[in-house]
Amino acid sequence: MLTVFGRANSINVRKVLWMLDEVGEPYDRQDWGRGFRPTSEPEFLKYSIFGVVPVIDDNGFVLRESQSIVRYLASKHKRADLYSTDLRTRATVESWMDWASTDLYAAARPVFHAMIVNAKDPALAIAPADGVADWTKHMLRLEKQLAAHGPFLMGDAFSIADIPAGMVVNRWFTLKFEKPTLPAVTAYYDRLHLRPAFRTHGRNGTP
Ligand SMILES: N[C@@H](CCC(=O)N[C@@H](CS)C(=O)NCC(=O)O)C(=O)O
Repeated sequence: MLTVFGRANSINVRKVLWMLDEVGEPYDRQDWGRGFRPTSEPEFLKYSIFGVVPVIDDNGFVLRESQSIVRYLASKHKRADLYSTDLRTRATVESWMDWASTDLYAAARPVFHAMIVNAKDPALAIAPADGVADWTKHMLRLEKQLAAHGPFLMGDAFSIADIPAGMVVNRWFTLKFEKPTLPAVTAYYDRLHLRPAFRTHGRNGTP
């Protein structure tokens, strides 16, 4: 059986758990990472020298990087509906995944770290204004895309393009700070909420 190494409250592990549920693949999961067993332990490092979660072991095939794992699972399960086999459509899916991780997620990170990871008391934590401004800039781009070409990132249908972005959108709505109203993003969040796997691993109360 496939094993996932990583704590279930990590945004990157959650992408993989969401995908596993989408394709209906059963798995075991071990808690590794912040607050659980440290990834600096040799037992973890033999799976990934980088010491970050998630990592999967699929019957001897070890893979790290959350988005590579999501793409691997889509291909393994021949889910062309989620990850097109058409060259250009596939490249566009990948471009959304790259954007969500390198721009959107990177912009969300300083706010998350200030309000959750480094906060003495998350209930009293205040979002850093410069971090919010940068994150908002990218959320406005998402709003523009969804309003013009939604309701999903690839248009009419859900695809793996929505997994990395969907996780950051959950973080946006779950963290409490002053934010602009984004009607298309709000509708997107509600639409994703219709998916049981997103309710379990995405919109589950954890930022
Ligand atoms: N690019 C990697 C990033 C992995 C990453 O940064 N994981 C974080 C959790 S979200 C981590 O392992 N942090 C250290 C820890 O939890 O001990 C991926 O997408 O899988």
